[in-house]
Amino acid sequence: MSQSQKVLVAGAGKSGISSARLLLALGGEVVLYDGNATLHAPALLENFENGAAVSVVLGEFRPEALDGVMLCIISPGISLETPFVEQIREAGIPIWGELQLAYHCAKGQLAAITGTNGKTTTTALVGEILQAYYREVYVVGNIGIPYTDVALQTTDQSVTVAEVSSFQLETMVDFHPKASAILNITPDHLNRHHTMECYIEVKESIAANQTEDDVCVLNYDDEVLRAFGQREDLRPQAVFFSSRNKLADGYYMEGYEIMRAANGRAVPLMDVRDMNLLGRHNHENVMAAIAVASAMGVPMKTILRVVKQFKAVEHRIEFVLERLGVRYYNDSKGTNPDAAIQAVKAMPGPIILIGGGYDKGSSYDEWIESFGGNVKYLVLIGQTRDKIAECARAHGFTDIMYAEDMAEAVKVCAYYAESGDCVLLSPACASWGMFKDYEERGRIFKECVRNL
Ligand code: UMA
Repeated sequence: MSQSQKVLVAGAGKSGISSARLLLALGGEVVLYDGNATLHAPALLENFENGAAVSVVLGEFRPEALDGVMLCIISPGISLETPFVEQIREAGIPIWGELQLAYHCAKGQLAAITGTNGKTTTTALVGEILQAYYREVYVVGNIGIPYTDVALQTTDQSVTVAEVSSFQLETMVDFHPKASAILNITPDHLNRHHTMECYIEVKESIAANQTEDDVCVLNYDDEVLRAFGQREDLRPQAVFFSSRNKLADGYYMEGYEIMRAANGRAVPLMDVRDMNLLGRHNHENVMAAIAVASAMGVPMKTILRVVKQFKAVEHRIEFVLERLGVRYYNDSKGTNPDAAIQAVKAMPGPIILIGGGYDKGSSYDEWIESFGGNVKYLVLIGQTRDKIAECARAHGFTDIMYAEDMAEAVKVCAYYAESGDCVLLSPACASWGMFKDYEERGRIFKECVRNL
């Protein structure tokens, strides 16, 4: 990157600001664009040093803004189908994602974790394991810390683990992790990827540039991923994990024991009752994390020591408090039906459930079916309330209430809950529209619970 190189950064959220800073540090010139015309340009410029080579374009995007632009760095939240992207393509300007830019500039070794659910927990766990063994470790990506924030600090000795979303995978060019993992693939973000085939293809592209020297960790119990791992043209070595099947090679569960098998010979690694994470989905996350950390060169003894100490991440089936015998849980990270099903299954008592939010085009049938007599009331908020209520009634579930905001939802739950019940926020939907992100939604829920 040199002074003469002008880069358009699309999206002025976390990823965009961080990309712009990186580009400026490399000596580039930045045009920072955001489709939201109500943003305040001077406030955005406060993210940069006085006199930095940044100009801000808000609202409608005019082709003149592309004069001299040689590259566009796009934020994950911007769909590649927007008219804005069409303009960039027509002008023949290459489009890279924020993560691709970071990868291009970063040094050291990289592990990358994707999957519909469990990727934040698995990434955080891999990060803690790596930190226990290596000196320079970075945990980045969809987990909330843009990779571009740290890319220029990395050295040849750095070891980085990135949580990678399907949005971020869509705009990779030569992204090449040493170890990758695809934890599971269930319907999500179909409003953006349209079909499951497209969504699967995007997820599997995490391994597209890997070679025979690399490892791709896959869930054997997921039919699509099993087939992917068995494909003859898959270049990295596939390492499977399974919570339901005994494997001749890979990681699997035997009773409470996590086993590691090679050529049909298995050794026990650890008892899952010795760790703090609950539920089958977490056993799967742990096996995946063990496989990734092992592929990144961490000795098994260190890996198992960290796994046993690891605590659940915030907003993922997080226990908040107990009040009048009612236990409150924050699962704001349950942003799709599959994740929300796991939370319903993990509850230790009858449930008063808060659901609903932004419509990602999901189908809610399986989620409602998973209630199985354990959900006493469903309190709905957000854009999807009518759609969910209609689906619930079609499945014979009629104990439904509407709330206008989180404070009202929590009050309604507290009113109906009896000692022994669990109040669970696990919305099965994204937070957008009512909240900035799932973290804000979870924080507000916890605040409302504490204020009861
Ligand atoms: N924008 C436009 N045009 C559009 C859409 C958005 O200009 O068509 C603008 C918005 O006005 C906004 C900016 O783009 O100002 C937002 O950019 P962004 O949505 O990419 O958000 P960031 O703040 O950069 O956060 C992103 C990820 N967000 C998304 O993928 C939607 C964060 O993941 C991630 O933590 C962060 O980068 C750091 O890497 C969040 C997420 O919800 C947690 N991810 C989805 C998920 O987990 O399901 C994929």
